[in-house]
Amino acid sequence: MQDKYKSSAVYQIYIKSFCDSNGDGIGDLNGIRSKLPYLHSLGVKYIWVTPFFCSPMADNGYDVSDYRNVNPMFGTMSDCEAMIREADALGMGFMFDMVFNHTSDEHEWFRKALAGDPKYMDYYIFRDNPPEWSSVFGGPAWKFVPSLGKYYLHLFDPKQPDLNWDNPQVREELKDVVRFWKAKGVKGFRFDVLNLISKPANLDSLPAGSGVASCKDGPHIHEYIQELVRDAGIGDMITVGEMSSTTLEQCKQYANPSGSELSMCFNFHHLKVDYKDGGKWTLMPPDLHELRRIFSTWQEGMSQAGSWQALFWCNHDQPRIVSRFGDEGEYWKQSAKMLATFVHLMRGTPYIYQGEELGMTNAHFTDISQYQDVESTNYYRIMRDNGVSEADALAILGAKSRDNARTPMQWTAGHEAGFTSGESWLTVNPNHTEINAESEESDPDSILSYYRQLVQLRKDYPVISEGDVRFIDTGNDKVIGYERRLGEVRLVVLCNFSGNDEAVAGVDVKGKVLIGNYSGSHKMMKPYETLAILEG
Ligand code: TEU
Ligand code: CA
Repeated sequence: MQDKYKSSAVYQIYIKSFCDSNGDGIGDLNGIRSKLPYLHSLGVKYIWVTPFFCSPMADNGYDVSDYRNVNPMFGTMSDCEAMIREADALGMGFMFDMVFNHTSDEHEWFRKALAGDPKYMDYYIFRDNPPEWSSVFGGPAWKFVPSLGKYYLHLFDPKQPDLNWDNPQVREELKDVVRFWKAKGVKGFRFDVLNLISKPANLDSLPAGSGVASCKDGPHIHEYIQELVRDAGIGDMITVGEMSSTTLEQCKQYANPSGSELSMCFNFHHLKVDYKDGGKWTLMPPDLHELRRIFSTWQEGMSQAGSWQALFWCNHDQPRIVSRFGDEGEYWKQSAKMLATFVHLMRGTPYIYQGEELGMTNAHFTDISQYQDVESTNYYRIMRDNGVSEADALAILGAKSRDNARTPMQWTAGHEAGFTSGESWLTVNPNHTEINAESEESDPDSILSYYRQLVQLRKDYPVISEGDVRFIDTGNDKVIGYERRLGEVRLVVLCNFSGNDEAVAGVDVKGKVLIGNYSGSHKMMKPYETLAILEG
């Protein structure tokens, strides 16, 4: 079964920003249906859609109030069923996003808990004297409920109370949700912040600190994942767990080759190499040495364990990669292609986040009123309260806000980038006049055409889908290289992460160029050049 996703790519849709079918300015299920031919032409086999279930949308759907119904703002259950069917007919399958660490505070379970029903209070984590933990979106991770005289845990927003997985009834409820969507014909699942579900046993006596750091990879985590996968019968489906601040050793087990847990994991170490002293709300150029170290450790470590990896730069929580580790200016196209090559030819399953395949950039908002994301607006306030100037706070949001990834998909150069006939819920990036799917569609040299080639290469060359991986010495910190091997076949991939010409030393390779973004040589690499050479 694993082979199904080793040679496949996954496309991620952030539904609210992908395509609006009815002019209300909000992307929806029928919008996705209308773009299935586009996704098919990109060659992806799986489509992960972010949550579209009933939700008060405090965190854009990551706060679910009913796991089994469609939020009317996104369409109906029959739209959803039609979407699954139509994808199936094109040979593509959906992965739905299961947000199981927490529910919305408007979920009926939490309402009953707040009303003092002991059964449902035990679905969540209530304490009299909880430890001083901080939440991901700023402020404390515990909220006091006066009527109960207790605090409840919310690792994220107060509107996202954490579930108590130590309660077997909670685990049964969630397995039922998975069974429900499996029966609708989805082909896989993404599990939101899955490694936070098993809370520490001695919770009350733990020291102050980050809530997430205190709860990651908890005491029963592997047991709970195995139970979920086994009882919901999803061991042979494609599954990916989002893992917060985890370790290589844990991920070898989460994605172990026996299939008892998940197909693969998202981990984020490579997306913290531009965090100054580990802090997100800072500005720093990427540390390329660290980037290479992280990729080589994880790629080689996971490969040796036979565990599979999710490969990605972008998602709905991350700034756009071309703005982040590439160049939005003169080398926009070259750097977008280089960054794509770097992850697509590695060992694992590559994920393409909507618009990445067009080289979409950060939002470039100039005013705080343009931001909608709860984390961004909270941290703006926190930064300002801590004496950061307005200009500096806006510059940091400009580089780090999650809204950078959430501006509408740029389909055309026209009205609202072709995303909606009405007015978009989030400001469209003005650069849609240059960067859009329509203009890239017919251009063989476009970023879109290049992504299509990369997706196809993974299907055509077993060395890419199956080969071993080893990072190589290029004699130059700016150029990261790795080789893949399968039998006699060797593929060497070189990526120049700098905007200058860079010399490469000690890489001995002769063969045909499989893909690249210049017609250059591997001894002297042009700005953001990439080259994949096949030997044997
Ligand atoms: O994200 C979890 C997570 O830990 C981070 O990606 C976090 O959102 C980010 O670092 C903040 O900058 C998942 C979802 O992908 C995210 O959209 C949700 O907000 C979050 O869980 C809560 O459900
Ligand atoms: Ca709509």
